[in-house]
Parts: sequence; structure tokens; C-alpha cells
Amino acid sequence: MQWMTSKALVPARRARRDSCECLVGIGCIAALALASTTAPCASPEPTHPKAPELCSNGNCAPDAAGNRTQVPAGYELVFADEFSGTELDRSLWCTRYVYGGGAPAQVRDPECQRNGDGTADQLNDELQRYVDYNSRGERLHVVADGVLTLRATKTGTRSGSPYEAAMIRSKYLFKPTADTTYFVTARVKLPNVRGTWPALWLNSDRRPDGTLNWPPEIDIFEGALNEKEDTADMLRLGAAVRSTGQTASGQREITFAAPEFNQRWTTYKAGHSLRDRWIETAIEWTIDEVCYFVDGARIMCERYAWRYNTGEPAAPAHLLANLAIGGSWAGRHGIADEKFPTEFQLDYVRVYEKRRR
Ligand SMILES: [Ca+2]
Repeated sequence: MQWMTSKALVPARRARRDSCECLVGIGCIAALALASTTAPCASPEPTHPKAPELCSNGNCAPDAAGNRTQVPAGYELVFADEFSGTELDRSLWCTRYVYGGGAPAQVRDPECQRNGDGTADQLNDELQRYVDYNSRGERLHVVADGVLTLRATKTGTRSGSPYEAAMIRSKYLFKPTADTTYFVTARVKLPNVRGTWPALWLNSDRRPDGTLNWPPEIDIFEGALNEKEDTADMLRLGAAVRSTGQTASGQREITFAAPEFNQRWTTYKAGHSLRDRWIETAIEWTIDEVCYFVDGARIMCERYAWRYNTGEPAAPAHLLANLAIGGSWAGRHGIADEKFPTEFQLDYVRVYEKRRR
């Protein structure tokens, strides 16, 4: 598998560190080693008050319970988990990446582990391994009171991985076409713990011929919190652009940015903490564009084609939510071990589809 043999393909969600590399201009490893003495990873930017845009123009419709929702008109629900049961619904979710190479699965599921794959439990240089039960036998996916809690504990026993944490990967697969667009939304609560990196994102699944490739990737949000360059009032939003496969120029092509969005670092700065409180994050995804929303406000839109670097259409996306720990982005200024165990919570995940009539 090219993914597993070529390190160049492995680092999903690495754009942030690439950006650091550009800022200091001396290579990422050196930059990270010198991070505390060189330029910061993100530049300060002004914040401005903003009004939610998505719901301000009559686009919002009542949901089944009669509540107003930020979902634009014309969309129909096609996938959802409200987390209203007593345990993770494994008919909907796997708990490892689609790739192989990780520890044997603790929960066997032929839909999740195919041809020896579906076991990968770590990406990049993060310090956690994704498990269902930690080394103490504690369940790390907890469903109660309508909420999924993805837990992280400092209980790791494997070399280089002192933490154990939870992730989910949807069995549901989707991607837009010329006639079909998607709106993905989730209500989430992120930990206010230095060194954590909760994220909600889309990655391409396996193609029918069995191959995997990367990019594409869309980060609905990444909540890396190192408390210096990346603070509690910030989220990183954006897709992985690595070639002319994803955009015509091969560079990020932003078509809209709220004043609170830093285009250089692709970070949204809310002006108030986005941790330890419920927030609603969303994207509207069409065949050639992604728009990102936080709490109903449109933050950024960019052109994006769900294609490999070769320009070939990529396999449909699965939806991922995970609580990574440490590494050279989130963990570059240490990890607040005194606040562990910690958790990333989801009230719901919903995918809506709109077909051209
Ligand atoms: Ca719920």
C-alpha cells in the first residue's frame, strides 16, 4: 500500500506544520526543535464582531422537533447519530482509521477491518493510540444522556504512545456530484486542555480496486490547543491542497473569508473560548467548493475538488471524529497531564443531502 510505505502520504492534517516550516524557513524538524525560540506558528490577527450569516436570510428551516436549525433550505437528512443510546452504535461507526498497520482490533467487525486493514491507530507524530478499551479495561467511547464522549487517558503501555484515546470513523460514505450537495453538522464540546487535538474531518475511503490515497481531506475543524500559537478561542478550518488535483492552481483558493479568519494560517479566532462549551460546526460541500461554519456563522469558503493528486476522482468520504494527543503541533508546548483523563464530546452528527430537482 503506497500509503503505508510512503511517509510522504501519511501525514494527513499536516498543513499546519508545513505552514510553521514556511514561517521559519529552516525545515520542519529544525523549526519544531527551535519552536520555543523562533517565530510563533500563528500570527496575531484582529477580531471583529460578526453576525451569523447562514440563518439571517431565511435559509433556516425548523427541524423535526420544531427547532430552528442552521441547515439551509432544500436539504434532507441522510445520515445521523444523535447518540441517544447507551453505547456506541457500531452499525454506524468503526473505531480505527481505514488504513492498516495498527494493533489488532479489540472489537472485530468485518465492515471495519477488511483485508487486514482498518487497524491504524495513530497518524503523524501524535502520542496516543486509538483503542476501544484502554490498558485498564476502561471503555473510551461512552454514550450517555444523548452524548458521545470520546475519552483520552494517560494509560498507554506501548513505546512512544503514553496516551490512549477514542476515535470514530463512519461506515456511511458520501461525496458530492454535479447534482448532489451535502451539509454536514455536529454539535461538539472540546476539551480546554493543553496538548489535545480534537478534530472532525473527512477522509477518502478505499476505492473499489482496493487502493487508498491521500489527499483529499476536509477538516471541518481541528481544535489543536497548545495555548501559545493555537489558543482556546481558535479553530483551524480547511481542506488539504497538495496539487492541481484539488484546485486549479494547486494552491488554496479562498473565495470567502470572514474577518475573523486568518487566511495564512487557516484559523478562525472567535474572540471567546470555544472550549468547554457546546458549539455547532458545519460545512456545506459541493463538487467544487467547501464552506465552513461555526455556530451558524459562515467563516470561510474555498474551491475544492475531491480528487487525488493525480486528478482522478477520489473514493467517497467517511466522517471522522478523534481526540489526538500531543505531537509537534498540539503538544509543542507540553501536555497538561494534570487535567487527564480528558474528553471530546459530540451531541450529534448529521449529514444532509440536497439533490438538484
Ligand atoms: Ca444527542
